[in-house]
Amino acid sequence: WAQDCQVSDITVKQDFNKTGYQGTWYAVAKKDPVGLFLLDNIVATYKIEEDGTMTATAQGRVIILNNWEMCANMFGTFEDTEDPAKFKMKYWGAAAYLQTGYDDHWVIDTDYDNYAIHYSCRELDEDGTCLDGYSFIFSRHPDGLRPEDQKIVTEKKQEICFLGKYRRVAHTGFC
Ligand code: ODT
Repeated sequence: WAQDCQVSDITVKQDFNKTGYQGTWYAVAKKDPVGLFLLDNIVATYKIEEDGTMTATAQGRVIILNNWEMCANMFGTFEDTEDPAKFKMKYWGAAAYLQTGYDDHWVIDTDYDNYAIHYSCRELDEDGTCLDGYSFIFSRHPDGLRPEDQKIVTEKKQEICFLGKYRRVAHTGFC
């Protein structure tokens, strides 16, 4: 069989629980979008505000203005949609020369305590597949995924049609 890779067919975490998703996640792998931004040492911290909206901060090593290496401090606010695991993320940087944007932010799967698979398609192709997208594999553990979580993560990478497109995200202490 062949996968048709329709973005509209991608399934996300059922009954996603924002509260359980809060706290710190370490990126262990990333599928880059066109014009990648965050390189490595990527850590995201999610929070639920008193009014129930989800916000997050993220750090990561970036290279700006073709050769300046720095640690980017990023902020995001999340708009709910009719699906509890699908958000719109408005994001900006602590400094004006960092990226700003408005991306889809889907939680494909998570067990809340160990692993999470994030997905964002920025541009749909005419045939309904994703022309430009990115994805993070997150772990609660700075040293990576537990062996028992790797099988499910591999399956989900395939379901979102990004299998083989990820690179490892190093944590060297730069940020
Ligand atoms: O690095 C790239 O190439 C694209 C990603 C740019 C988005 C960075 C904005 C982060 C804003 C703060 C939100 C934190 C939540 C992070 C979860 C997943 C990554 C967007």
